[in-house]
Amino acid sequence: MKTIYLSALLAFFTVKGAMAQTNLISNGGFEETNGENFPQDWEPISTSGVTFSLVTGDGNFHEGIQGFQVAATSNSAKGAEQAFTGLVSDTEYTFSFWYKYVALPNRQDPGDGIRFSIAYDAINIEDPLNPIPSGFIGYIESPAEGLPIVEGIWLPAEFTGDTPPVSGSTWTVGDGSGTISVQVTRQPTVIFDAMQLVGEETMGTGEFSAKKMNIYTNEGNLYIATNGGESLSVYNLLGQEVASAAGNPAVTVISNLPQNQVLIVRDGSRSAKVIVKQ
Ligand SMILES: [Ca+2]
Repeated sequence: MKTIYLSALLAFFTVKGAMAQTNLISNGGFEETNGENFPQDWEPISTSGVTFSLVTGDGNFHEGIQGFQVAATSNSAKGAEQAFTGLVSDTEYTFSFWYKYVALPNRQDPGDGIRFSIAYDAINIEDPLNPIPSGFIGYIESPAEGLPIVEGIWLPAEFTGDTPPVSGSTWTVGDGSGTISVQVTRQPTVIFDAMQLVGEETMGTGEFSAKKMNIYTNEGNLYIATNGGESLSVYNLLGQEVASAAGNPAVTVISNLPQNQVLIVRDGSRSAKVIVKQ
């Protein structure tokens, strides 16, 4: 499984245009209930130390008449997941949802609170028989990635990420299937509602993303437009940090990077995929 590395862009909701967009998440509004009083089309990830409930009534949903509440009584991650299909290459996906803390987590370090991952099958078109990379489990952490932990009010969350190919990459989306998981950690009680994963086709998405961040590569070096003082990191697809730097005024140059492989550049809450070549 390869994971869409979602750059965290919490937007206090800019409503997107009126374009018709298909939500790849089924029952993202948690309005439909299965025979076990669990949201239809979702599966619990862990059932010990947690109570799942579909909640109605004032303040317990954001849209429709029902929200999905996860009340964890153990520290480990608890939540729900769903398999989806229909993911395509060259597309920028936006994952959004609303959440409300009914009870706060007992710790608020990076990784505590809410986390989610979106993983999908990917293949290397130059070597399609080679196994899919494994162990690349990216996830969005709260509050480090911009999901404020505040009790008692509904908050929006929105993240975007691109599907391959990226600039110079030979990776592409496989059969379009994937899994989304949403979990809580450290014993909070959280209600979720209005989950959406929608795609918007772009031209050369990875390049577009790198362009948006004003990143370019030349002769093995990476150049990023910076203001000064930013915290820049570069990761490989195993999630290992291969370089870090503090931003300089105007432009920051990062050298000695692994060549000819997909790297993820992070600048604060933004990220983009690049390939550095000599
Ligand atoms: Ca709902």
